[in-house]
Amino acid sequence: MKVYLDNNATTMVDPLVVEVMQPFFSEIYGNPNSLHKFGTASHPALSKAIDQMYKALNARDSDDIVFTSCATESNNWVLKSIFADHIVSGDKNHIITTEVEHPSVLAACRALEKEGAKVTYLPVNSEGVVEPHVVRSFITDKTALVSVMWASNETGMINPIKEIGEICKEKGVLFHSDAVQAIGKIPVDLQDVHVDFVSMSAHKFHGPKGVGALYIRNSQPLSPLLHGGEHMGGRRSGTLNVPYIVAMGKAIELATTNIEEKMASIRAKRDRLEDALLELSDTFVVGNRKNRTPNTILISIRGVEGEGMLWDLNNGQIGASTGSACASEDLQANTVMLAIGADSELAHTGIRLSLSRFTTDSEIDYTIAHFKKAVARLRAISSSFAKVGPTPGGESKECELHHH
Ligand code: 7TS
Repeated sequence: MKVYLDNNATTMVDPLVVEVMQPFFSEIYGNPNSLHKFGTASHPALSKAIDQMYKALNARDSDDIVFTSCATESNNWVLKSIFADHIVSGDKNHIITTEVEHPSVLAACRALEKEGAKVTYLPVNSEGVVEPHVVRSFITDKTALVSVMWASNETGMINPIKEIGEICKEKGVLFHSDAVQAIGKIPVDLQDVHVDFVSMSAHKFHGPKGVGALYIRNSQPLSPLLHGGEHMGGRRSGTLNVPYIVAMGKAIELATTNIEEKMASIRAKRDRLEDALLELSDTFVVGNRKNRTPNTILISIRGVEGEGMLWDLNNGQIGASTGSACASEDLQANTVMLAIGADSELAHTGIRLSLSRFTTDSEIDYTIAHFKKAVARLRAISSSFAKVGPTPGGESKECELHHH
């Protein structure tokens, strides 16, 4: 059996999505900006995809949803254009983000610091959550933007986006959220929260890689990142990727229709897996599951190096992760675990298991059995675990990690 439990890195494209995008490769292939019928033939499908996006996110007609190539582009666009519009050509100098954002936010912020921006990287609490009062305490009259992810790719923890949005509104500061790990996993209602910019990516909800979007509240000004042929109303130039846009619309529709039912089904499998793994001594799961995306577990197994565990799982045909694939080529500690207060030994033991709506009960059974065997095997050869041995009582839990 093969089990894919790395759905926070990317997902399988839903066969129904593959089906709807197919005609736009070699049948309806005209450039949608062309005036002839080859071009205009794609317009109904593009309009449908846009409608599907608005509906799934409960966006208003006055808002913009602009297709991009990925969430990395959407995140870079917001940060770099806010810098250009409000810091270089305005009277602000400050951006607030968090220590636990995806590298496409963190690296863009570091690049902007080199160009003169002041950036605050907010800490998170021991559950990995950004606390609204902390956001409030760092906002000054020089703050141009607050950027806080909706849900974490590493821990699945959900941030209080509604409360942070209210603070930003009250203070008159623009608010961006990277919702890549929230959309399709939990309800995202853009009329219920005050957020100016929202980044998303189709391949995290069973659409193809290489297409994303940026939501822009009330079509407010934001300089383009890509200048060119004035596509998408001049907001984002580049010939529209028709098959992928059509696919993203279908994928978001499928992911968000009856989302409560889908969440309950994934959550039941996730909780069963989590409960079974917590039966092992000295294991910790980061963050309370009630405030977590229903598909994610970040588990730490004392005495077992994350990379060793991945290797063993991989030998058993189970795909998991030690954290963000973007950072997993080097054997560094999990930075999110360090940010929530784990010691360096513990931060080397994190394993992220992320399910999808295609994960089956028998895959969960297989994973539980293989995981337990792997832990026993690796602990038997682990010098650090042998030295200290299991902690007295060896209790395992879903926990808050305490700062050292
Ligand atoms: N933002 C978040 C929160 C993400 O999790 C990712 C991908 C991105 C942005 C980038 O999206 P893309 O469309 O540019 O690919 N995250 C991961 C991950 O957790 N493991 O591999 C990729």
